[in-house]
Amino acid sequence: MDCLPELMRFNNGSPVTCVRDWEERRKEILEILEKEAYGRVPDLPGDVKGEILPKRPGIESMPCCSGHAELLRISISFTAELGPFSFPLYLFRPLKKEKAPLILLLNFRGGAYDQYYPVEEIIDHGFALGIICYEDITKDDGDFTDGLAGLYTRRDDGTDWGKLAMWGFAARCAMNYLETLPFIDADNVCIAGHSRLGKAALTAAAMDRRFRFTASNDSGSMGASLERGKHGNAETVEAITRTFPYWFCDNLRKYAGRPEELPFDQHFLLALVAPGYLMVGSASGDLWADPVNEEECCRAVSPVWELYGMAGYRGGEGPCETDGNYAEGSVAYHKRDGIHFLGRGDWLCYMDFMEKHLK
Ligand code: GTR
Repeated sequence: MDCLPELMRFNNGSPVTCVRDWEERRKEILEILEKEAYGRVPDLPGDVKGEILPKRPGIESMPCCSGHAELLRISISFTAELGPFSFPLYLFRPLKKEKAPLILLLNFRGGAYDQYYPVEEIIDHGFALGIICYEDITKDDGDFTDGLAGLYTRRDDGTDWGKLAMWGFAARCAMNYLETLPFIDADNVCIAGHSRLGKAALTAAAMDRRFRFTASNDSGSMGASLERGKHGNAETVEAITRTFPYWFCDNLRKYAGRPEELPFDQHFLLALVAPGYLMVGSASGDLWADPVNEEECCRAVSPVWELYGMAGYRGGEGPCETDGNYAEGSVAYHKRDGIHFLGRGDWLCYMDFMEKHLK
């Protein structure tokens, strides 16, 4: 797409020509995204702990995945700015692997099982699966006194962090603990999320390159979809800030109806994941998320991976067809047939791609 803000130029106009330049440029980009879109994210707490909780009667105590996995319920805790905070995390670990790569999913619901993850299939592929329920962090509404949101001071200067950034932050806190577990392969962790949580996963990955993989599923507006040049009735900054103002910092609302004035576009967010491996998934029936602009965003970030000597996005000429899967580069894109959903077809794409690039 033409007219995107320049990824590969510093704010002062000089070009980014090497990895060292990029490492400086990414700081500028992060500053823009924090100030204008997602809000300022505090430093990670230094005292994150995890505690494996006793199994409760019922599903947690039953055998799972044909006996090939163990399900752990873990309490993650740390000291936030204004006091202590803790939240639950479910972890399925494959028993046949001494050290398993991990997919850490920000999810809509808590508990062990859910329609958004075919857990036995994930275990059979040799991955561990961690699940954080987003509303265990803070409710999906404009109440900034709830949960983690209430434990950080707000400045009311337009840049206070929104809820997407909080959910992403929690995943990063969890990572502090998960990377210490002897049965987790901390070099091969994927942060994943669907829809609003695909957006949240991207904010986490952009700020934390311990996640070697990122999977953004149907994340759409303010996720993997470019905000300029939306197709059809796809969601815009105007629509998303009207319905979900609390996902973002207040400054984003300045750009409602004026996407061409955004000092960034979503390729800025995706680019920050480099040199980690990025996977973007769309669904053919999810026009609200604008699949064409999700793929365009993948195209737009290629130069950053190329700076690292890696292949960028290797797509076809035109827009990806339904059931297309371009996974040759370091940025992968697929378009699954069907509706807005995180389905088995998506998981297979993500796991295949990860298997190719496991360290
Ligand atoms: C929609 C929202 C999208 C997407 C989705 C979801 O209503 O407009 O941006 O995030 O919710 O999270 O399911």
